[in-house]
Amino acid sequence: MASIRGDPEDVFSHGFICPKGFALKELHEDPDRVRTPLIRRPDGSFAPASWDEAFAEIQRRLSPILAADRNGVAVYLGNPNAHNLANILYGTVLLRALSSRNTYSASTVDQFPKQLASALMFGTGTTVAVPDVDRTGHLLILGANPLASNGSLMTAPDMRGRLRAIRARGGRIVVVDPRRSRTAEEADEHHFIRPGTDAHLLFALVHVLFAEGLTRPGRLESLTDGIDVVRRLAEPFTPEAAASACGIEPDEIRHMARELAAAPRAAVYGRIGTCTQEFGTLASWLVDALNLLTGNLDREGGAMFPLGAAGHANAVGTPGRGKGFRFGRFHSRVRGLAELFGELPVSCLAEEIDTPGEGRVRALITLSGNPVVSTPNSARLDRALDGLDFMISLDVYVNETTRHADVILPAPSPLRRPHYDLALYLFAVRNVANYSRPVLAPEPELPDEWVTLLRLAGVAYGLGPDADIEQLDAQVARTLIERALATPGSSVADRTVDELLAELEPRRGPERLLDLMLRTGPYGDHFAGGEGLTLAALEAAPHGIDLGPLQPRLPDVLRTASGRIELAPEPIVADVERLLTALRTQRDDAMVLIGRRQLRSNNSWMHNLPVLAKGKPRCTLHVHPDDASRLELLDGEQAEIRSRTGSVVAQVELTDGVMPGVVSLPHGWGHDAPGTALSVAAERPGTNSNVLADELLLDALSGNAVLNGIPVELAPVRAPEALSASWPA
Ligand SMILES: Nc1nc2c(c(=O)[nH]1)N[C@H]1C(S)=C(S)[C@@H](COP(=O)(O)OP(=O)(O)OC[C@H]3O[C@@H](n4cnc5c(=O)[nH]c(N)nc54)[C@H](O)[C@@H]3O)O[C@H]1N2
Ligand SMILES: Nc1nc2c(c(=O)[nH]1)N[C@H]1C(S)=C(S)[C@@H](COP(=O)(O)OP(=O)(O)OC[C@H]3O[C@@H](n4cnc5c(=O)[nH]c(N)nc54)[C@H](O)[C@@H]3O)O[C@H]1N2
Ligand SMILES: [Mo]
Repeated sequence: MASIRGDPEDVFSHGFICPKGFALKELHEDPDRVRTPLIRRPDGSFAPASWDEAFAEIQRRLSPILAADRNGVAVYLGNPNAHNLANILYGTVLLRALSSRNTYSASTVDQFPKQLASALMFGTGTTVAVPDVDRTGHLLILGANPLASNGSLMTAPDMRGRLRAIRARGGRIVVVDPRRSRTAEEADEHHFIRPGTDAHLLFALVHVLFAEGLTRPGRLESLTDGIDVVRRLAEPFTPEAAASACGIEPDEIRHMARELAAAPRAAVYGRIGTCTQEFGTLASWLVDALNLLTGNLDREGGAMFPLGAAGHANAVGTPGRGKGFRFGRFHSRVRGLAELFGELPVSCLAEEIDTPGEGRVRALITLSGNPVVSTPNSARLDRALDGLDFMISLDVYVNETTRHADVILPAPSPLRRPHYDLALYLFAVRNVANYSRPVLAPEPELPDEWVTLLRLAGVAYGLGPDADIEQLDAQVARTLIERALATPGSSVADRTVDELLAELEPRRGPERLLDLMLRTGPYGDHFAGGEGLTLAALEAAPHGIDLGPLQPRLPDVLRTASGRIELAPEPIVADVERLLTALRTQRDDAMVLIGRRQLRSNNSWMHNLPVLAKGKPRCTLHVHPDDASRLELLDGEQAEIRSRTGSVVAQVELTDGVMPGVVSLPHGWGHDAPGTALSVAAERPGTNSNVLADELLLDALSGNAVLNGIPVELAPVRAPEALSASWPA
């Protein structure tokens, strides 16, 4: 193939694509990419196998475990599923077929605190307010580095251009981060913050708003419950009290609050740094509390609710009211951690495998995930996987996780499948829809992932290794149509399942489901002909369809049982006690570890692509010079970093871009594990920072892992023989 470039006419990106986009060509051509099913031999090596052989093995080994106990089979869903149309739609089919409580995903090392706060306040976990960056005049960013990440729960291409435009029109950008990130460098103001103390700071901002009479909820006042509760909860969080915890001066806190309140259009935005920490849910909630109290929630230039063209739960059913939100419907076996959005915290996956007893996890299916690198106490999980009776990985590499699998099932190259970013459009700064056909024709020997997922579902349903895919897929479509017909206020309530099924002909798989979702969605044609959105319309618009800037959606967007914004939901109010305890507790002076996302990395899995991997080693430990001199660490030399769970060695890089008392190591590295097939990545393996992340450190409310603010000890490593590999053999 030739090369990959941006599409200048694309309605969203206007041709801007990130380095990872360009790298798709190398991913496509990567000789290490798995192209046939692999079955593990008794000696531990992998043998290529046919699909029938692989599924015969799965049937033989998975079925008895499932028959003994559905919860004996765990699933881990990784991040790429969110961007893969087939997996996002058919992964849930597999989960339903397995019906195991042991469902885990990258969401509990990522955004669940934000989704929990959103669900409690607004009624669904995808009712997430995102900054209206293109119209805002003041952006307060905490724990996010959109210049490197392009956003995440604020999806937008060309973040650099968009942020620069804010300043060009006279607006301000304030960044709160223990590192001077790329985004901080582009901002008007940057404040170092002690990791894990955003909730203290945000509460102090709320405190100042109330104390100085600066709250202006405006039209939302009459729609909101709990404003007075928040006022009361904020009382102890004076700027002085918060300052001693977060390390930002009281006057600066006051200034920050006044500026936010004075800005005609402002938005507060928090991301990974505010989620993957001890008070992730509180911090995430406070971000929206500030948006609401300053009158910026749901208004142009503030924080607004996107309206995706397909799959948006807050656009289905009765506008403005719903069932509300429940969690903790079941608990993990060993530690009793609460269910959230149908999942258990991935921090307890290892113990569910390595703790004997009834209900133990005996088999694991990983679906586009690398938990051995991405989740806390990696070394324990790595060992635990060896104790499984059976493991299946749907993946494109033999990496740190999948090397433990008994069967690896590959996926086609991204260039051989259609694309529609179902998940990201729910969090995009502009309402758009874009569908791309596969760039290249499918290869017969590499079935689409939805076919593989249905085949696995067939095994889980007890239909054997050769279930009728056509029939299963029709059943999936039927179920989805039945649900569309039955929802209150359905626009197709007068139609029948068979009629709609016929109208969706001859589509199959993800395209059939997507067409249904688009057509019954908020911009859809509702199967009535006319102008509305259909998949055919998207196919006819190769640059995508612009659905316009974000629009105010309150109160219709609400799905709380009360039909109101719940500003002080009970679980959150109860969790404030934990924060108060932290506020009162004298902090110790332990060094803490945070992460560092990099433009040319994508979590753990793009380090095998030369265009992204080249250059000098990036997996270095950022240390402030003051700490370095105290700890006798030298620039360019090795340091040992030790936490409760383990120790790793990394090269020290001195920089005043990190706050004193804080060190930063990127995640996603450690590609020197034996038995992997990552020839390029292995040349610059780096070290796995999640060996240091403690599976016992959680945001108690959401169960999300603490990946930022991990207490560590540091020591120089001078003698070369003391250098240890990051992986136990
Ligand atoms: N310390 C620390 N840890 C972190 C984070 C942090 O900031 N700090 N960030 C966390 C976050 S936000 C996330 S999202 C997680 C990510 O956690 P994971 O999702 O577990 O990790 P990834 O590195 O994204 O792994 C993706 C896997 O999908 C495979 N893959 C890629 N494309 C395909 C495909 O088309 N089909 C299939 N079947 N497989 C594919 C890759 O080979 C790889 O094994 O990491 C988390 N871990
Ligand atoms: N190039 C690239 N882009 C990506 C990814 C990638 O790996 N590479 N991953 C994608 C994924 S899966 C995600 S979830 C998003 C994440 O998107 P972002 O959240 O925008 O990305 P990060 O760079 O992790 O930004 C987190 C910031 O929080 C800071 N931080 C750490 N601890 C704290 C704290 O306690 N308080 C505060 N205020 N700040 C803190 C870190 O220093 C860092 O600058 O990015 C996505 N985009
Ligand atoms: Mo993520």
